Amino acid sequence: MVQLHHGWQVSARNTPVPVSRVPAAVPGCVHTDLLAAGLIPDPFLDANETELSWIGRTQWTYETSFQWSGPVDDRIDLVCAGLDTVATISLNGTEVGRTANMHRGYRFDLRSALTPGRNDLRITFDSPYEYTAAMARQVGSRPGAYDEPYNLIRKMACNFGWDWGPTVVTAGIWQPIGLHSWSTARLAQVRPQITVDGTTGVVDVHVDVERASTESLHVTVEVGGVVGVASIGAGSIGATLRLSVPDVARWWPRGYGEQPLYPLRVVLATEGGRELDRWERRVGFRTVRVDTTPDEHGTPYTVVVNDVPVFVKGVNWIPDDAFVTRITRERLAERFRQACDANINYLRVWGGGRYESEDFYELADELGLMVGQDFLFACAAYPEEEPFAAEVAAEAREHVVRLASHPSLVTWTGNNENIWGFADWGWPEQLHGRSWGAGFYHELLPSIVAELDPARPYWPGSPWSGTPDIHPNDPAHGTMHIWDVWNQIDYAHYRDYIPRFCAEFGFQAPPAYATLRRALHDEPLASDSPGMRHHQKAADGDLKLRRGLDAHLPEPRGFDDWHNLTQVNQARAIQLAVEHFRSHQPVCMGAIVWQLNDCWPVTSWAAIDGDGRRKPLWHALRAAYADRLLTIQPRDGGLALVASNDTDRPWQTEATVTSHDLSGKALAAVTVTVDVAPRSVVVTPIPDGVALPEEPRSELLRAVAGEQQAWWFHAEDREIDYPAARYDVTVEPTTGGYDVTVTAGTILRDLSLFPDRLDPAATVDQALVTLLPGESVTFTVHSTARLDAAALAAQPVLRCVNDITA
Ligand code: BMA
Repeated sequence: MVQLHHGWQVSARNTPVPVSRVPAAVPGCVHTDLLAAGLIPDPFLDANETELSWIGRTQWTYETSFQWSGPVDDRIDLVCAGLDTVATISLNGTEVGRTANMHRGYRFDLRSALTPGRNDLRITFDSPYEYTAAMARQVGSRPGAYDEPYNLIRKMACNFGWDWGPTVVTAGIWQPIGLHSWSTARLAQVRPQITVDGTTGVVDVHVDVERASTESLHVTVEVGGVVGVASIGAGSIGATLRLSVPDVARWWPRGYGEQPLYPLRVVLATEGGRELDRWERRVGFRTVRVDTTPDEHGTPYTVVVNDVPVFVKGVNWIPDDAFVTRITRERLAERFRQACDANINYLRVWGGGRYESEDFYELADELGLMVGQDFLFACAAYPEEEPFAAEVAAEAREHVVRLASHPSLVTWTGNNENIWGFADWGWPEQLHGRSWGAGFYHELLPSIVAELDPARPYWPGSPWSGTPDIHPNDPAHGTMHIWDVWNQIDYAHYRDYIPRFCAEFGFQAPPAYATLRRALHDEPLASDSPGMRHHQKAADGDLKLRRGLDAHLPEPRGFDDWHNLTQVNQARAIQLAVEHFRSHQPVCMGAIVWQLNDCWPVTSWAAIDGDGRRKPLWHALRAAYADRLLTIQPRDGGLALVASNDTDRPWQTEATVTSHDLSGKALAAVTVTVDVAPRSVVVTPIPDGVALPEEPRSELLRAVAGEQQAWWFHAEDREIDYPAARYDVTVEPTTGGYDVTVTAGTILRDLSLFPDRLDPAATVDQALVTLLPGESVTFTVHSTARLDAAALAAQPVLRCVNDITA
């Protein structure tokens, strides 16, 4: 394959800024081309997004030329791994193809259009809005969560904007493109199916070839030192081989074992042994199923890998940049490292984004991160008429085959919230009997998975209860999403639910200060300044942030207080939910936080913001998802100490629960022996003498077991009689930055350090530390800048909740 990534130029007619033969990146997209050429301002800054909506309503032409010296092979194809989206491809003025699905790859036979010497290749992208308008006329419009037509085109849904993302309707050659010159035959499709039986790895490889001649062919498959050979006779276009690989080591999710990967090689050759094509991947041996056998609590949804039930400590994943072509493997590796450092073991690839990349899945394979991939349908009714039925079938077949070799991929899910939407969001009244996608989720997609990837579980929706007879979001059955907490009620209500598997729940906060300062030029920056409002996309988002704050925390005095307290509140909400869910293992067997990452600088549910900075929520997740978790939970009218052991070793320890007043004085204590078997939870009631306060506003509990600790406050912070925070700080320069040691003079609640306020590149190792008087903590700050020690030791860099009491 010869890549055609050079010499591209993009042009358009009648645009607000003239765009004629502007250098274009391939792979890439028009927004980033115009940005690189200095023709548009950065859509991620301030409110620039709003003046750039014409880009999505314009027809774009990409052109390049290449030399061709004349035929040497039987065939020469143009291979497009991805075109975004409504494309007409022509060579030397002759149309060679049309496409209208960003999620598919295409191959065009160029023989009739090629000429020796210079060849002019042109790809014209029509406005997606013109296409969706035509589709609305053809098949009728359909209801959705947003007033954009993303359900009438096979294009990444969040490209049209979302409640955390900008509307940047892209066009361009978003995946590699090249010329493939070949003779005799090529590998059209390789579909490995990998299972393991005891210690024997079983690899079934289905090979399909495309032919330019009728010669007999030879296919060789090699894995783990075992070689299989098959011949493909003159009249045949495929072969199936089964290889048994003895003594394989199994692939495990992280936290359960290693991730051994085995190269799998497929070579196509002529009878005489001349190599024609080859395909290589690394595979892993494991089994996976989802246990949904009804029990006394309802219908579980338990991911079982190698016959071991796994508690899913997950996060939802969205495209890491609204311009997906900017996402490098290095950037994914960094994001995955952040996920692993937060003790996450599962990424759910949400259905409004993309079928994730090879880089994504290779990194997940290596790290032992389990992945659940949604098919690409989100928050809308989707037409099942043509051309959609054929497009959906084709894209599903392509990606099921492409991803089947990855051990990290553990489940396919039919859609995001569409079955729920049909049940609860008034769609039937708007549809008047028109199709809405049910046939995709209940028939087409499961049949494709059963045919092409039968060893991998499929679930029709997120959420889905397992049967049409039960509401799709029933906590007792299958998967559920909890959204009334963020949208309507206080986060303590997470405790009203004991979901079998919670696939979405989230709470918002603004991004890091340095991220805001890079993206917004508001002066002064305020929670309601213009840029802040533009970078808040959720319906009534700021009101919901405020409602959440008012229920728990003191009144902010200004932006800096608001920024810290909303971030604290987000972290606490999600930590409460995760600890509650874990305390109900094994009735609950999974939590997937909405959301790990962002695609631009925005106030959102993310733990890591659009510039890659970790919010306090990230630190709270690391604590709540720790292998050994100690937490205090309300149980049966009192309080209980809950110890969760997500390791393969027993956890035996003495735990002491002490009641303190706000000066740190111990009022009562109890010590219990905690003996937690591997992968399980022990709930120990705390005797009322310790658990029940005399004065809720001035007492608290702390439990300590070795390195683990847990806190319980009997009242909300805004009601607690906190002393004004007093502390001593020492700042020590180190080789990589500074050690900042804070010694508490009073109780310090949720103490954090934000060195990004002084140096945007600075990071810190921990956050949200609560100290009693006399205790201390050292924050390790990484920074190559010279930071002002006094600034490191004071607001707004060093913050705690009780630094704003009167
Ligand atoms: C659910 C998700 C997303 C959305 C999130 C926050 O609906 O599936 O579509 O961004 O909630 O509202």
